Amino acid sequence: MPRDPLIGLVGKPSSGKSTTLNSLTDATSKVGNFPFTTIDPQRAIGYLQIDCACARYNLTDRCKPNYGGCVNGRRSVPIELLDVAGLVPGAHEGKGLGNKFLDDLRHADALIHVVDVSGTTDAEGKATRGYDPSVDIEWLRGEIVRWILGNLMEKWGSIKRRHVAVKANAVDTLQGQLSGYGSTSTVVARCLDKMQLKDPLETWNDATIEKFVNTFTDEKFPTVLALNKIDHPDADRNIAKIAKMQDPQRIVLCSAISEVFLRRLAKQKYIRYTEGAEYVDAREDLIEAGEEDGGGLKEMDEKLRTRIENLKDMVLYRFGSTGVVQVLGKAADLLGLVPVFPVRNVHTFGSGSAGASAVFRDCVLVKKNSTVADVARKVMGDAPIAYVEGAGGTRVAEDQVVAVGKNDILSFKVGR
Ligand SMILES: Nc1nc2c(ncn2[C@@H]2O[C@H](COP(=O)(O)OP(=O)(O)O)[C@@H](O)[C@H]2O)c(=O)[nH]1
Ligand SMILES: [Mg+2]
Repeated sequence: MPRDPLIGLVGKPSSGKSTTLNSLTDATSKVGNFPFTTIDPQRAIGYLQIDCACARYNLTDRCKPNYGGCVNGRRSVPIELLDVAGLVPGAHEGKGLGNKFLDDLRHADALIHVVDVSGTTDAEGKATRGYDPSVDIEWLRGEIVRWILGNLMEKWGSIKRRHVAVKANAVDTLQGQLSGYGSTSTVVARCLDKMQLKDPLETWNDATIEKFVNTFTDEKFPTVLALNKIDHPDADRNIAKIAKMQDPQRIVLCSAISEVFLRRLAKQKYIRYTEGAEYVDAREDLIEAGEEDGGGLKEMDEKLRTRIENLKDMVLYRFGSTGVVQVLGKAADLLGLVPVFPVRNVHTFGSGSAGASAVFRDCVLVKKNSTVADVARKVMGDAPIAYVEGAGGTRVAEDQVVAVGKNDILSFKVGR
């Protein structure tokens, strides 16, 4: 059965991985129990914000997700996150918790590299001032490449001999070595395609193998650069430097600590704040806006009020939000995740008996280019599917690809 997508947080010690994880998982909106059975301490459920299908049919008031939440058509869908700690330069040689870290990484579909853009921690995570965080981006990727390369080179002689002896094709031989990283033949084929490589595998030299591993790393582990600690005054010049060196499509600016702080104050009823929003409302703001009881919020003391004002000036007004919700959204974009809504009834979008008027109770995230059959296996397991219907009752073939707005509302009819 296709696995649920898993997003790994990587970065040197003290870059803010745990804070980012907390900021993404500690949702204030009402959320249901998550659909996962065992979660170890490093794993957590974050909430990916997507456009819900309920908005398309003007049914936002009846949208009642089984898991996560939906507010005015903005739906929070649970997604699994993994805090991959202990990565330092030299990790591929077992430095720090290097090997353990790299083993955890195998299961990730995409990575969020949390970069301390304030320059107040060195490569090992120790406190300093004026460190250049742009180098972290290079060495971290380099550690992953050297780890995979090392494992491959160790056996290259015998891999090559076997490849020639059984007259294998390059995709099969390489996939045999890379399946442990969660690779598939499609990923390997795409790498070879990208490299436009015509030479037979047995003639590859070290440079070719290294080039292949670089391509493979980028394919298998698409990475968002979360430039964290933008609330720090030294952040600006480091952001400017990194923005010139890296693909802007992969960069998100964030302040994880600000998001944690705002969510905590919202929980304690000092402010009204929606996760990832640009605005924060205090009691007096709501009274001014006509809510007589100030939204039931508590009065803040002078100290707290000043902190909130600073946070607004340094983060919210300058950058538009704390950025953490966008970090997860960008990771989902890189993976091309598609939200699919399985329903019982393709006319009412209900789920049958329970809560008859509630719509779109379920939502699953699948990778881009998934077919209706892939979704069926994920949702229904091995149950025999007689036929599949889309919104309005049209029949949908199992080999159809699902995408946003296309075959993304499905009803699976069981039977022979
Ligand atoms: N100024 C600032 N500090 C942060 C931010 N995020 C995390 N930190 C601080 O950085 C330190 C390390 O954070 P932590 O999440 O434990 O890092 P980890 O080792 O990567 O998990 C802690 O003191 C955090 O409070 C941020 O957005 N801004
Ligand atoms: Mg940590």
